[in-house]
Amino acid sequence: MVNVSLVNLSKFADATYGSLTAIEGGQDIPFPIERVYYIYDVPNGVRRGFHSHVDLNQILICVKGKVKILTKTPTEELITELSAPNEGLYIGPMVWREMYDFTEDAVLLVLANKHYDVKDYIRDYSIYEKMAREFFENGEKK
Ligand code: T46
Repeated sequence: MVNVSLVNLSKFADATYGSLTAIEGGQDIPFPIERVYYIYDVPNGVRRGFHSHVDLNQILICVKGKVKILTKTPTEELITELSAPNEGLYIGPMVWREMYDFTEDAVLLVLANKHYDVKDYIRDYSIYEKMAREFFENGEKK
């Protein structure tokens, strides 16, 4: 769907020593990394997110456990299950997201291209829908 895509990351697997994934901003992912955060210890049944960003690029990686990500625009909807530490979900501007079905051990790592900015969040779905229609009708993409 628009402004959402899967990103395959490297995996250096060694039968004796285990595995390693490396992520270089601007190389393995399509933007420089300004911020890293991670979500964990999410109680059973909790759903997070319920917002869009106006102008933010992020890659979500479930480095441990599993989580489902709902991404949505006024015209498209996609559910992605993240369960591998070498698989990322790119989410660009003006995409509504919800994260749910976290397994008890889940750790969701997020790489972002900008510092935290509370003004970049749209948390009201009806406001989001209106803004997103204008955004995508103007042909704006990532
Ligand atoms: C997103 C999804 C995938 C900060 O102080 N700095 C930060 O960089 C972030 C991301 C959050 N916070 C504070 C703000 C809140 O007091 O952490 C608290 C929880 O944040 P929030 O309720 O926004 O968390 P989620 O899980 O709903 O959303 C987060 C990101 O905020 C969001 O950008 O795309 O994960």
